Amino acid sequence: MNIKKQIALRLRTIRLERFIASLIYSWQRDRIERQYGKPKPSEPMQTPGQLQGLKKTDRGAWMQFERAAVQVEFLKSDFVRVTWEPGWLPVPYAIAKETWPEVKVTVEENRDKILISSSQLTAIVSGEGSIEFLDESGRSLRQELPPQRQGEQWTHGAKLRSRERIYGLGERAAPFNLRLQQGKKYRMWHYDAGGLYGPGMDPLYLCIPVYVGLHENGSYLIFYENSFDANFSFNDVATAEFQGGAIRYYFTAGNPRQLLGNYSELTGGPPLPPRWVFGYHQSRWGYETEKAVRDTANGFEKYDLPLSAIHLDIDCKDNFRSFTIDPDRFPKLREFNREMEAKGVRIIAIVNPGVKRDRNNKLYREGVAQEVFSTLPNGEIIHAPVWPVMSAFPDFTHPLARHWWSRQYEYLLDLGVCGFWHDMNDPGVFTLWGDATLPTPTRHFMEGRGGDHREAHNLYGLLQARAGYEALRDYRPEQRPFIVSRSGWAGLQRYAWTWTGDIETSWAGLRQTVSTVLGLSLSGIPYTGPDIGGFKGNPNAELYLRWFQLSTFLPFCRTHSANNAKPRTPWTYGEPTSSCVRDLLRLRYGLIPYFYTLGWEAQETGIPPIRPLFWEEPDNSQLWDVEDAFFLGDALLVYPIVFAKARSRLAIVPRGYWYRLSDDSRLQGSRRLRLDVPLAEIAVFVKAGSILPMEAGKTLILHLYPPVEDRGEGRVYSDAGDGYGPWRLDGFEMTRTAEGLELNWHSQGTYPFVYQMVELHLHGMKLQQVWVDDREVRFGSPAPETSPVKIAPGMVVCCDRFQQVRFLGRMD
Ligand code: NBV
Repeated sequence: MNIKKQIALRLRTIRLERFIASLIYSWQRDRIERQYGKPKPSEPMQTPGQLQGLKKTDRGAWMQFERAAVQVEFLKSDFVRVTWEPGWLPVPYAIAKETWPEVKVTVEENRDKILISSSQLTAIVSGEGSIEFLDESGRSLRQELPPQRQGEQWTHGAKLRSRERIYGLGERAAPFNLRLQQGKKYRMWHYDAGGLYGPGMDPLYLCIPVYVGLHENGSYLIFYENSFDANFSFNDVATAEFQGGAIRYYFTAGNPRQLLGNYSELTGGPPLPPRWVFGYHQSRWGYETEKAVRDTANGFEKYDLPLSAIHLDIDCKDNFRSFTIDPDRFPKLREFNREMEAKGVRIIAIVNPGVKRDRNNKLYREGVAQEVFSTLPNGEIIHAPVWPVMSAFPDFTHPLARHWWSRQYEYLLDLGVCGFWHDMNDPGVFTLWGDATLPTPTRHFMEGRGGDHREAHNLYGLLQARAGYEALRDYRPEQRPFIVSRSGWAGLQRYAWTWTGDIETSWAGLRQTVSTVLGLSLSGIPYTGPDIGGFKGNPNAELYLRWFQLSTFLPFCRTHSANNAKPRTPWTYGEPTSSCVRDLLRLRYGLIPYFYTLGWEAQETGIPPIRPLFWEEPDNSQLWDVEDAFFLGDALLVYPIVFAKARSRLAIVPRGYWYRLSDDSRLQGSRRLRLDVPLAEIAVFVKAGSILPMEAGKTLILHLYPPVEDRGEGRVYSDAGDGYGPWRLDGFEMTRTAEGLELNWHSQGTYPFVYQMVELHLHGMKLQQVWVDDREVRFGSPAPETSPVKIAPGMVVCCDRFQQVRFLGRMD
C-alpha cells in the first residue's frame, strides 16, 4: 500500500483528533529515539574466542572463553539450559518453575572438547564455543555455531539440515513450516497490524522466541528466554539476532508431546478455564448500546442457536476510557448482565492499557500520584495516542503498577462482567509512520533492575494479563478467571487465551488461520481461534460457513468483526447457512465434554488440544508440511475446506484407521485421497480405538469407535464447571474380543457423576447382542430427532451406570 493510501486508511479509522495526535506523536517519538536511543554498535563482531577454563557445577559446567562465558545446566535429563554472557540476564517473567529436582550429569574433557551428559542427552562444547546436542544413541540433533557479539547485540546460529522443518515463533501469518520462506526475517516485536493483516504480514501481536525443529534424527524445541527485539531467519543456518540481553535458551528433545510437556513445565501449564468458555462467543465492534446487545442475544434465542458469551468492544466505554462504562448507552449494566446470565450468556468487557491523560480522569490522577506509568529517561511520563487520544501506559514490569491495575477490575466485576478482553496491549499506539508503539528508550522498572522498552515491549501484554489474572483470582476466588489477550509472551498460557487478531476477510485469511493456530500450539499457546469470517469486510455465506466449520473444532469459537462490517450473526445469512450453523453449534455444544477433558489434559500435561498431523508420527516426513488439517485431541482429525467453491479436497491421512464422523465410513490411513465435502459439511474423522464423549442435556453419549486391533480408550473429566472444588475422571476402555467388544468403566475422584443416563453409540459394528453387567439389553438405531447432532449415530444402547458392557457382533 502506498503512503497516501495508508494515511487515508488511517485517517478514516482514527478520525481527525487522533490523526493530529498521531502526527505529533510520530514526530515526538522520532525525536526521543534520536535523543536517547541506542546508537548502532560500532564495536566489531566478536566470537567468544578460545576456551580458557572449566568449572563443573551440580547440573553441568561453566566455561570461560576469552570474551564470553557459557553455562550449561541440565534441568532434567532431557532438558538443558544454556546461558551465554555478558548481557542482562532475563527477569524470569516467563518462568513458572525455577527449582528442579537433582539430575545426574557427567562432565568429561576430551581433547579440546567438553562433553556434558545426562542419561538422555549430551552437549558437546568445542574450544571455540560451538555446541552440539546428541540424543542417547549419539545421533546429532542440533549443531550450534559459536555465538557472536557486537556491542549489546548477540547473534546465535545453528546449522539446519537440508530437510529440517521449523515451526513456532508464536503467532505468525506465515506457512506452518517457517522455513518455507527462505530469506525471510521473522521479527520478535509485537505489532498491531492496524485493523487488517493477511498472509505474509510480519510480525504480529504475539511473538514468542520458541520453535520446534524436526528432521530425520528427531525433534527438539528451543526457547530463548530473551524478550529483546530480535530477528529470526531459517536458511542453511537458523539465526537469532537479539538487540540485547544475555543469550539464555532452553533445549529439549523428544517427541512433540515431550517437547511441549517440558516447555509447559518450565513456563507453566494453561489452567483449566470455566466450562462455559468452550461454548460459542458472539462479538462485534459496533454493539453500541445495551439494546444492540440484547437484540443479538434475543436473536440467538429466537433462532434456537446456543450462545455462551457476548463481548463488548470499545463501544461500551465512556469516551474510550479504561474501566468505565458509558452511562447513556449502557445505563443499567448490572441489571443487564443479570438478564443475560439468566439466559446463560456471559458478558466479556474489553480493557485497553492506555489511560487517558485528563485531569478529570481519576485513573490517570491516581496513576500519576502512584508513579505507575512508564516514563522517559528524563522522568517524564510518556504519552501516546490510542482510542482516548493522548494516554499514559502503566509500567506492568513494576509490581506496584500491576497491583494498582489489578484493583481496577473490581468495578466491572461488581457490575457482573464475567471475563475480560485485553486489546491494544502489544502495546499498540497510533502513528502515521515508524513503529506504532512506545519509544524504545521508554524506561521500565523490570522488578527493580531497570530496563527499557527494547526489552519490556514484548513482555507488556504478558504482564498486563498477569495483573488481570491475579485480580480475578483475588476478587472472585471461587471462580476461574477468563481473559482473552491479543498480546503476550512465553507464559501467557498461565493467564489468558488469545485470538488471532485482525485477520483479513478472505479465503487466504481462512487458510492462514490453520497454520497460525498450529504454530501457536507448538509455541505453547493452546487456546486460540480467529474472528470467524475475518475482522474487516463482509464474508459471503460460503466463506462465513467454511470459517464457522473450522472454528467449531478450535478451542476459542468466536465471531467478531470491525465496526464497518455488516452485522454478522447466523441469521443474517438466511437459509440454508443459518441451519448449517445451528447444526455446527449443536455439534460444538455436544462436544463440550471432549473439549473440557482436553482442557484438563492441557492443564496437567501442557499438551495442546490442537496438534499438527505429525504429532504421533514425527518420523513420517509426508506429514511435516500439512498445514490445512489438524488433530483436535487424540480422537479427531479435521480437514476443513479452505478454498472458495471447493466441494472436495485432498487429504493426507496419518497411520491407523479412521471413521468419518458423518457416515461412519472407515478408511485406512498412511495414504492420500480426495474427500468429497459438500458445503454443509466439514470432513472430520475419528480415530479407530477412540471413545468420543458428548452430551445432550443430562445424558452422556459415548461414541465408541472400535479399535481395529487390540484396545482403545477415552476419558471424561468433570467437575462443577467452575471453581476449584472436587472433580472426577471417568475412564473407558475398549478391548476387542473373539465375539466382539468389551467396554470397561473406571472412575477416580469425588465429584458425583452428573449425568442421569448414558448412551453408548457403537460405530462400525454389526451388533447381535449386548450385555450390560451381565444383563442382556436391547439396542437399536436412534430415532432421528434423538440424535443431537448431525453425526452418524451408530447402534445405540441406553443404560445407567455400569462396570462392563459386552457387545456381541462383528466389525463392518
Ligand atoms: O477495539 C476495536 C478493535 C477490536 O475490535 C479488534 O478486535 C482489535 O484487534 N481493536 C483491535 C482496535 C482497532 C484497530 C483498528
